[in-house]
Amino acid sequence: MNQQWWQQSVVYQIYPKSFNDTTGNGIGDIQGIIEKLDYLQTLGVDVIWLTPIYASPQRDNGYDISDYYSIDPMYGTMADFEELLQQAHQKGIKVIMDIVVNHTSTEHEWFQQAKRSKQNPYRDFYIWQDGNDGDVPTNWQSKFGGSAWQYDDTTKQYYLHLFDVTQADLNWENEQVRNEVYQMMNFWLDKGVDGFRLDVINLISKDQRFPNDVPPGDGRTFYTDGPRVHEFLHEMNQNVFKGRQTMTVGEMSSTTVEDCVKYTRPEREELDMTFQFHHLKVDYPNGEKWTKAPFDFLELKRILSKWQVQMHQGGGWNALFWCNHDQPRIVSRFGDDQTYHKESAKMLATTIHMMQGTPYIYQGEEFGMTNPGFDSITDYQDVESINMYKMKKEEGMPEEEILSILQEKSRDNSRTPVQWNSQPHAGFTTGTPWLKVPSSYEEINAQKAVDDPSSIFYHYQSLIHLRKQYEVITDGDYRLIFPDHHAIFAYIRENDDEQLLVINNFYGEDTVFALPENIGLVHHAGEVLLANYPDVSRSFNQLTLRPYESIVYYLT
Ligand code: TEU
Repeated sequence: MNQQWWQQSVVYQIYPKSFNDTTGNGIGDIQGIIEKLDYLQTLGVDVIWLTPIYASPQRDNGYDISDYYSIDPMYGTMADFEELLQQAHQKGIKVIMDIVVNHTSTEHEWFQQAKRSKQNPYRDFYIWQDGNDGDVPTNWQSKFGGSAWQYDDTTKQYYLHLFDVTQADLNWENEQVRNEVYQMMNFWLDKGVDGFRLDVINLISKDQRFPNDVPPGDGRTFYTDGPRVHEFLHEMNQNVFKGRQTMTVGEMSSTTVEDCVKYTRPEREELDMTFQFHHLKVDYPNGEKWTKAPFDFLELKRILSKWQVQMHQGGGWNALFWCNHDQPRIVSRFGDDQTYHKESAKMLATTIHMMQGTPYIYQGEEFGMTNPGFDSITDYQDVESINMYKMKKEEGMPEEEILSILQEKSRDNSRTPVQWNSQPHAGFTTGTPWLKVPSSYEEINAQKAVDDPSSIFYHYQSLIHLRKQYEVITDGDYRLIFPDHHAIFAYIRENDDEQLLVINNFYGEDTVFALPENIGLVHHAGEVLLANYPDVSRSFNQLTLRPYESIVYYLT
């Protein structure tokens, strides 16, 4: 199979603010990333993705950009960034940046101009509407709570913000906006950057009728995978990516598999791969995030399998992930971060990494970082968590209940500083960390993991190696077996030459794996490529799987 470089790559996501601080100001920085490149090379990742490091008022940790062409001084200088690029490349690691072009900060010069008057040349860079009989233009809701429209007193109109009130949506109908965006992206590629992660990129095209959502909803149907989104992305492709060896991954909010096939089919020349989030909503009963609920395991298997099969059939490409800076830690969420910390973290990693797509590892995931369990609202910094806290308080929810939901669902769960070692502040900083370091750091840290050959870290390292060794992982078909089994997530990967069987027990009890006759496996014994317990049987006809046991067989 003729593969693109990014199809056999594994990407490591860095949230710079929490990665490694070299100045002692409690905030991670670019030099801190450079310092850890050897560590990343040992892990074996091919690409690092940096969440936004551009100039920003940091209302949403950099997803509110005020200048696309400069580095926020809090992280260092352009020279630091160039040094990072050069050193990463020297070690064979590519670097992709996060591009946030659905919106800018309201402190961006364009918005500052736009709000001055209706005649300002930048007015049409954003989305302005008159009020509706003294009320907001539509009932659309911000993803961070409240109306998506904000009234501006100077010009007596409302502007659209699908996220925070300081994140104003750009008007992609305006060709000038699109050209500014393409020019800026070319600037970074010319500097040597290897590609982009494109923030909420499927929200850029809004239904120009701006209708009310009836029956009342949040309005997402009018801008999710919107009317001109594929046209815009194709245009971006032609103006920015064409003829370059880049990789691009689009972050897709509430998307469909049909649209993601379109975004990523190479012939359509849009993007290379997409993040979708449906499998991370299996613990949102009735779509409601701010609740506590066990995850629906059968639904998890169904969704992941659907995306495996349909993206493959459609010629698209998946980004594979459990964790990012918006999601709680996976070992605390679908695993067991106490009794079976190591076993369940490894099992979860295997489940995702043996699928088809490009896997992403979020900083700290590679040694099993857990949710911090913050017990006071003052521990939180995230704008979404703080808004939610206020809203639930107003609705009369008891403090204790709100805090216990935040302990499971807050985005700050994944944003705590990387636990490097057992020194004060986990070796992240010599100063005061911007977000509290969880007490778990003495037990769970990178140094301990690197020193222990049986650690989660080396399991991830093996998964990365396997991807390079066995083409079937990248190009094989995917077949779920036992879709209705209450505890086992097992699947087969196969191409013309090779067959893999991946078996995972998702729970903390023993469970029996008995292979039915008609499953279509050519052999009933295999080489064990990877497991999370020692002494694994070569025969998989009948197995008693131990808690969170995970085995990858290569059928010979
Ligand atoms: O997130 C997009 C997004 O919709 C979610 O992941 C969001 O954080 C979640 O639905 C809230 O419950 C991206 C970035 O990853 C996120 O950090 C930014 O805050 C957001 O876009 C706005 O730029």
